[in-house]
Amino acid sequence: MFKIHKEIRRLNDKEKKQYQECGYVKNLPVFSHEAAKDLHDFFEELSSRLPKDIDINKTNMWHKASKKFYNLCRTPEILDYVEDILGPNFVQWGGQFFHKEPNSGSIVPWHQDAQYWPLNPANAVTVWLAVYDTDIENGAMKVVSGSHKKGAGSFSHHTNDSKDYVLDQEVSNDQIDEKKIVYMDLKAGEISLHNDALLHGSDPNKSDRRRCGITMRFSPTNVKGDLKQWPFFETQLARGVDDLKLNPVALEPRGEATPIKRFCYSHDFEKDW
Ligand SMILES: O=C(O)CCC(=O)C(=O)O
Repeated sequence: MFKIHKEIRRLNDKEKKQYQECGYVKNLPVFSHEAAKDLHDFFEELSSRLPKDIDINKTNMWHKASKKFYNLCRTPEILDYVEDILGPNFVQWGGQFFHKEPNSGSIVPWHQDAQYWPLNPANAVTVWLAVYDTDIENGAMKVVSGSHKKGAGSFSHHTNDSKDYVLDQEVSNDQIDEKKIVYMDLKAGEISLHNDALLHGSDPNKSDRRRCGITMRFSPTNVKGDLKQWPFFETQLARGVDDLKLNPVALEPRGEATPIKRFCYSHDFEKDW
């Protein structure tokens, strides 16, 4: 879709081990430096379709709505990295933006993704694709290295409805081992991968630069979503085969629709394709 980085590769053994031990890998090259402008245009085009009063951080399911977003998530070089973690057969079930305008107070509190996701077994990899260069100053994602080893559900979350919070489930600071905090500084076009039990969050953007990541959520085909808790859970095969067929299947978008809330069925977008 966009120009691929000339140093594209697969995960090496050290990175696979690091993912197991630390719960993340960062600075994986995907798109070339020249593709940064294409990524910016992509973000600007999709975000400009939203009504003025809708915060893009409160929307989700872009992979079910937009063919362009879906195609980005099918970049073979991204799926290769995911396959190196999850094995040959996996589905996508989430796709969204985490955006912070320059000098904006928006915060993602410390959390484990598995807190939000009723998946059995809990097993998901997030791809976080940097649309703009991201670093500590503009609110890069931060993680607590190795925290995933305690497992999903092992940190207590409380609800915090602060208006600057992008997500409302928070792990209090006294549960954070500050010595283990690592910032996911990335160049535009690079990705990080993180485990669904890893503690992570992000601080306000204190720079005059934009910060935006595109997240893509993938799980192996043996993971089943609890539809009682999460009726909107639908999967799209991303690689391999789905012999188990445990989950409803989302349509592949045939055109461009725009989600204006967090949860939708793929059928909700059909009329706009
Ligand atoms: O981009 C961020 O600041 C947070 C992203 C996040 O929470 C996630 O990908 O699960």
